[in-house]
Amino acid sequence: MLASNSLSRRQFVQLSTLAAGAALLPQSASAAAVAPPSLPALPYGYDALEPHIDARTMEIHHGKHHAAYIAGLDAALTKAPELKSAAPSDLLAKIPSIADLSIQTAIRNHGGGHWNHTFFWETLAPAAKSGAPSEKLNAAIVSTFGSMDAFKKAFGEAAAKRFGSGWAWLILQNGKLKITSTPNQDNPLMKGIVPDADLGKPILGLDVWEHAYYLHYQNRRPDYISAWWNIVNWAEVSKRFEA
Ligand code: MN3
Repeated sequence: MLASNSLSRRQFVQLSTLAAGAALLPQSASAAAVAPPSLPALPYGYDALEPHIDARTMEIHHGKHHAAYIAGLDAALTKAPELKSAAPSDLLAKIPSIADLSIQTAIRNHGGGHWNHTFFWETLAPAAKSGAPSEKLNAAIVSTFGSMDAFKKAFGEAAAKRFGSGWAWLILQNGKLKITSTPNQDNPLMKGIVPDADLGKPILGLDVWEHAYYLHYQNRRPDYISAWWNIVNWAEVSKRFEA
């Protein structure tokens, strides 16, 4: 008891010293640094995606899970300050060149988690604002997959078949639409990590980690996938396709 008390007291003193040191940094030093990764505000309320994704799931997913990826990424970047100035997608492309394997893994998992979730929130919208794919995107989907229903079926299968935790993606690869899936927090921007056949520019992604749906859907991942189509932000997906 005594030992643990004195340990926390020592930690407290260390933390206080760090805080005091940080406060003493000259303004110019902090202005020159790139802002650390931070939790993006959602463009809708936690309850706005009900009943397809429940408010409690959104609150924990955004406020706890996404926040934890950011904390993990921030900790990894502290050990690799030369990567701090990289734009988020450039950072993902640099992962294989990170020599220290523990930092490489941390940036792959937490940097991937941060990028994927930021992307995911942006491609969701309340059902009333979900909209429809633009004419160009719709034409590309029909020409690639045969019909919108066939596309949704194939995408849903990729999401349902992802074993364990991961993501299903619609990507643009050499100008063509393609459905892929990645494990964990990997994504199609991770050259040298993800197989070349699955690399491309993500325009739509679905989180199929259990934390994304388990409170409401439990083991019924296919039900979560079907419900999710009601809250896809098609305006944003179309914008990415046409960019
Ligand atoms: Mn998630």
